Parts: sequence; structure tokens; C-alpha cells
Amino acid sequence: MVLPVDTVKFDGQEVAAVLATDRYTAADGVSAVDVEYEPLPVVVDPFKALEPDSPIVREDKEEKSNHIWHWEVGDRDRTDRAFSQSDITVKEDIYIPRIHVSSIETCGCVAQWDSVQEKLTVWMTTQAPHAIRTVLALVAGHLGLAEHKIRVISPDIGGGFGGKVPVYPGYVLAIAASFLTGHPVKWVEDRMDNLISASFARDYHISAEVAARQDGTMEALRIKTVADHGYTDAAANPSKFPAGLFHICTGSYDFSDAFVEVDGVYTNKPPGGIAYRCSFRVTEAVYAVERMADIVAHDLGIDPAEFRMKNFVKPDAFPYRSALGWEYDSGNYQGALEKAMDLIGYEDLRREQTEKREQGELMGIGISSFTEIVGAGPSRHFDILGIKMFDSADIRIHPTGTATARFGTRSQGQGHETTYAQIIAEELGIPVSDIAVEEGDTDTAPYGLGTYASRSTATAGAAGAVAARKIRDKARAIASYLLDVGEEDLEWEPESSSCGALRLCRKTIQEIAFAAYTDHPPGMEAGLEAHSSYDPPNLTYPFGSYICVVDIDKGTGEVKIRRFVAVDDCGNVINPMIVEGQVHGGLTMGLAPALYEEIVYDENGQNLTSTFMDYLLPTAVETPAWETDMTCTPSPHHPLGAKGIGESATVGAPAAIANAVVDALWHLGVRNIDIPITPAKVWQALRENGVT
Ligand code: MCN
Repeated sequence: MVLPVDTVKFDGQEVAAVLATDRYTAADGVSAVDVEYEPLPVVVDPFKALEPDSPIVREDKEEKSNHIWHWEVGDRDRTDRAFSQSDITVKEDIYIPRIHVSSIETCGCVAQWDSVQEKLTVWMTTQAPHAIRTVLALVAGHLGLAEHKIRVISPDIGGGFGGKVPVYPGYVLAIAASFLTGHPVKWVEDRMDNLISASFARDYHISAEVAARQDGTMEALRIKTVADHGYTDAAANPSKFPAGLFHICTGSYDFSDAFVEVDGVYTNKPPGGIAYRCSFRVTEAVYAVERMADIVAHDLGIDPAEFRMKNFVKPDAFPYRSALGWEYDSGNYQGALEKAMDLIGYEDLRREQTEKREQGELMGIGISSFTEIVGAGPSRHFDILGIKMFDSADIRIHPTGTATARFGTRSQGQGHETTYAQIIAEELGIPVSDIAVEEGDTDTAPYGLGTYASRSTATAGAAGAVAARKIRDKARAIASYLLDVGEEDLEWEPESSSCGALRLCRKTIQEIAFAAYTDHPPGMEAGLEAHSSYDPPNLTYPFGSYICVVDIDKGTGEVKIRRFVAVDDCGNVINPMIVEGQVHGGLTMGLAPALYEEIVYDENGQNLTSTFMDYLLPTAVETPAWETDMTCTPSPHHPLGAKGIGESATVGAPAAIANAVVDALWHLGVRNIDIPITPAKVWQALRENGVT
């Protein structure tokens, strides 16, 4: 049921649909709907929801409890033993609040049922058109709607950031209404709809503990988390990883032992647990370990940079199996941190900090040396409804030597049209301007699982390279026939002519393409095209080191970011300008939850942040001038040596900012301030610790 029958479970739940021929009449229709609400007991705090006398949020479930699932990874006994034998243990409770993806455009669709063709076409703001089509076929199969009779088109969707992966009730209602009326039906959220009903991320209460030696070696990590998933169905679905990619909890550090457990809980809030520009739960995990690294370093009186260098997984340890059992592909964490320290002038800043502190001023330096986990598949780890997570590319070289390439992913602003074309150009020597890249139409593009989890380069990009290499093989056979020489005597070599093509002996790819349709070897199929479905052998593990410098106003508690240096490593880079753009956007989406964003509910479950007056996004005014740079540690298993980059900065930035703020206040006795670090929270912490 996409609309509730008799009980509304959260503020923002759609209760009725009005269908009209224009927007104004629809708005009048909405005003005419009169809903009588009888207040029922609610629970919005996940800890209270776990108490035995709590109201039950999902009475439709067999188990009369708000506990959804328990998930754990690592070796509990070994970890407990390591804790009992360590020199020191450090514990901190960290809350990572509920936040919301605020894309430039909200969600919407146009559904058109064509009763003559018996075909449904849906133009939809989705990041995963093929998967959505399969879901629609499975859900609507009993209405006689088969998959080949559904076409999902995802046009430019105004940004996604993970928030346009779910199937929202509005999509289903528009489709149903088109069936009923035989007319095309449009549904588009307004901003308030989006802010109260669309997907929410995080809302994780993390209790983190580190066991360490006196010399600063971190030995074991123990994390216990309560995850508030609101009134959700998705979180209740049996899935291999209800806690997402929390496996990355050990981050860049060589912990001998680790144990992580997460409990999912229902509350009377909208469905939670969706992504906010991060592979599910990666920011939460990374934030926790990066905060803990800083707290332990401060407790032991060791400089946080020196402390990290000591505890990093070393460059020669890759491929590295973490204490939580996942194999990191490659990394050089020291290299990234050294570069960031050089760029920002770390030693000078520490000297300046000491001087400032003597004068009573508050200046802090925060580091975050994160590791990301992106690129879903491989299919042995991930599936959607049982469909293995791979992605695909179709490349067709036309007789005149230009090309059309189609992919199963869908760019929402990541620039696939440019980077996929570059990948093919590099492999085949066809100029980028002669390559058309298409995505997002299930009638034309090959099947794929979509764009999220920074998976496009790792999967579809790799598929593009593999398909292009298949074309090279066929081109070699054609050239061998045309030139009457053995295939083994032909080498691809850079073309010196102005067309910039690669050359197979004396034949350019354009000449070979023409021959593929006009003069190909007897017995060979005509044409020059190839398909690849790429299932990566592993995830990719991009990483980076960020350093943030803040000044804090003692009078108002305002945090001012003076400098922020970001050194990222996503292996080989396909397009440096696009990667830099991704890092800039990602950093701003890391700044947002660190200092500004939080969805707040009152004790009745009423959303108190349903407009941009209350839910604060940083604007250009609040955003510092990011200073970015790269190191390059190729992925050994990706055909191009590339790793994903779309989310790294969002994952890495919040901890750098929070660490900088606490670093400024540590000498006063402040160990932690939960994000968003608002002026009010800082002001309070200053007053509580004797600063007036
Ligand atoms: N790239 C590259 N070299 C690399 C890695 C990536 O040139 N070594 C390029 C890629 O070819 C691609 C871009 O960088 O053009 C991002 O690639 P990738 O990291 O593979 O991520 P995806 O394309 O899968 O994008 C998903 C990622 C996620 S999960 C979110 S959320 C997000 C993001 O990208 N949402 C975005 N960036 C966004 N940017 C915009 N403008 N809008 C969104 O909604």
C-alpha cells in the first residue's frame, strides 16, 4: 500500500492523492481534503523505542517489537580479550544526526499508459532506471505489465546524491492514475514535500571504544550502534548488509582486532537509512574512527598527524585484509597525509596555535585520513532483488568511424558524457567529439544497476574499456585481412596524423570501421560493435587526507574555517577537472552536516526543519576556498587503474572539521561536540568549561 489505510505513522506520510487537469485545480483539491487525525502514542527516540513499554511502530509486523535487525561483524571474543590486555581504553559516544539530500530539483515523474501499444512510459527522476523497471514489472506484474512493456527514461534529474534511488509513493500513484484515466499524469514534489517526505540519511548513535598501547599503537576497536531507521520497509528487508558498508569502521588503521554491532530500530519518523552522497553508512563509520583517532592521540599527548602515521596500514601491506575481513585493494595513506601537511604548512600552524593559545585565542587543526569503500559490485557481495551488481556498456562504431556508446548507469551531473567518451577515445583513438554517450533510457541502454555508491567508473567505465578492447580485437582481424599480414604482426600505435586516431599499422580505426561494413573478411559478421557486462573482482578503496584549520569566536561560538586542504587519491584519473569538481561538491556536502544540517523532530514526531529557513544549507558565503590536490595509487584490479571519487570528500570532510573544533577546545576540557557544530553548542561548551 503506498497510501496508509487508517493509521498515519509519521509526519510527512502521504495520505491522499488528488488528480486534476492542472496544478491550480489540484491545489484546490488538496485544500478540499479534510483528514481527521486522532492522536496516537508515538516514539521518536530509538532508545525509548527499544524499551518494553514503548508504542509499537509497525503493528503489521509479526514481532511486536521496534527492533528491526541486529548485524555484527568481526571477532567479539578476540576483541574483548585485546581490550582486557591493553594499556589504555578510550570510549566516546557520538551521534550522527538525520540529514536530508537537498538536490537542486525535487523528485517527480510523468507516467503515460498507452492503451493501444499496451506500453507504460515513465519519465522519472531516478538514479537507477533499469532496476526501477524491474521493480515495476515485479510489483505490477499481476496487472499484466511485463518488463518489456515498461520504458523508464531518466532525463537530467537535477542532482541525485542517493536521494533518487528509492521508489516514492508519488511515482506509483502517477502510474496508477495514468492506468485509470488513460492520460499522461505528472507528479512533482514541492520543496516542503521533499524536505519532510523524501529519503533521509544517518541518524546513528555510535558508541566507540579503542584499546591502545601507551606508545600510541591502536590495537582494537569496538563499536556499538543504534541506527534509527524510522518507519521503514527497506531496512526490514532481509539483506546481507542491513548496516550497509559499516565494514569500513577500521578506516586507514591497522587494528589487529575489531568488532562492530549495529541494531536497527523503528521509530515514528519517515523512512531513514538512505544515502547522503556516501555508500551506505561509510561516512558514519569513517567519522567514528577518525574522531576516535584524534581523541586517543590527544589523550596520550601525541600529535594527531604523528599518531596517524604510526597506525596507518603501510603501503607495502596491500592487498590488505582488515580486522573486519574486507580486502583493501591499494593505498598509500602516509603519502597523502605527508602531501596535505606540506601543502598546509602543518608544523608552522602548530607553532602558531601554541602562540595563539598563550594569547587566549582559539585556533584548531583537524585531520581526517579516511578510506572509502565504493564501486558496488562485485556480485558476490551485492545484489538488488537478487540481480547481481555489475554494469554494462554497448559501443557501436558507425561506418564513418564515429561512435555511439550506451551505458547502464545514469549521470546526475557527474559528467559521464565526457569521461566515458574519454575512456573509449583512449582505447580506440576516436576523437572524443566523435563519440556520443547515452544513458538513462531502458529501451536503448544496456541493462545496468545505476549510478550511486561511486560505482560508475568502477563498473560501467570498466565495461566501456573492456568493450572497446573487444572492438580493437575485431579491428585487428579486419586490418589483418585488408593488409594481408598476420594479426600478430599488427600493433596499435599512436597516430601521428592530425585526426589523432590510433593506428593499426597503416589503417586508422576510421578506415577499419568503414571496412567492417563494406569489405570485411569472409565469414566475419559485418559491423564493429561490442558489449561488455563488467562484474568487478573487488570494490575500490579510494582514500585521502584532509586538514582543516579553524578559528573560534569566544564571544559567539562561531566556527570560521580559515583553510581546508584536501588531498585525494582515486587511482588513475580519467578527467582531472571533473574529479576536482566532484571533490569540491563533496567537500561542501561534508561541510554541511559538520556545521549546519540536521533534521529535528519534537517529541510528537513533528518535523521542525521543513523549510530552508530551518534546515540550513551552506551557501557560497559559508563555503571556504577549498585547496585540493591528488596522489595516485592505481587500483590493481580495475582495467584503467581507477577508483571512484564521487563521494570521498563528503565522507572525509566532517571529521576534519569536527577534529579541528575539538582541537581548538581540548585544553579547556572539551572532548566531543556532536555535529552539526552550531555556534550555540560551542558557546555552551565554552561556558561549561569556564570561558566567559
Ligand atoms: N572520475 C574520473 N577518474 C576517476 C574516478 C572518477 O575521471 N579515477 C570521474 C568519472 O568518470 C565520473 C565522475 O568522476 O565522471 C564520478 O565518478 P565515480 O566516482 O565513478 O561516481 P559516479 O559517477 O558513480 O557518481 C556517483 C557519486 C555519488 S554515489 C553521488 S551520491 C553523487 C556524486 O557521485 N551525486 C552527485 N556526485 C554527484 N555530482 C553531481 N553533480 N550530482 C550528483 O547528484
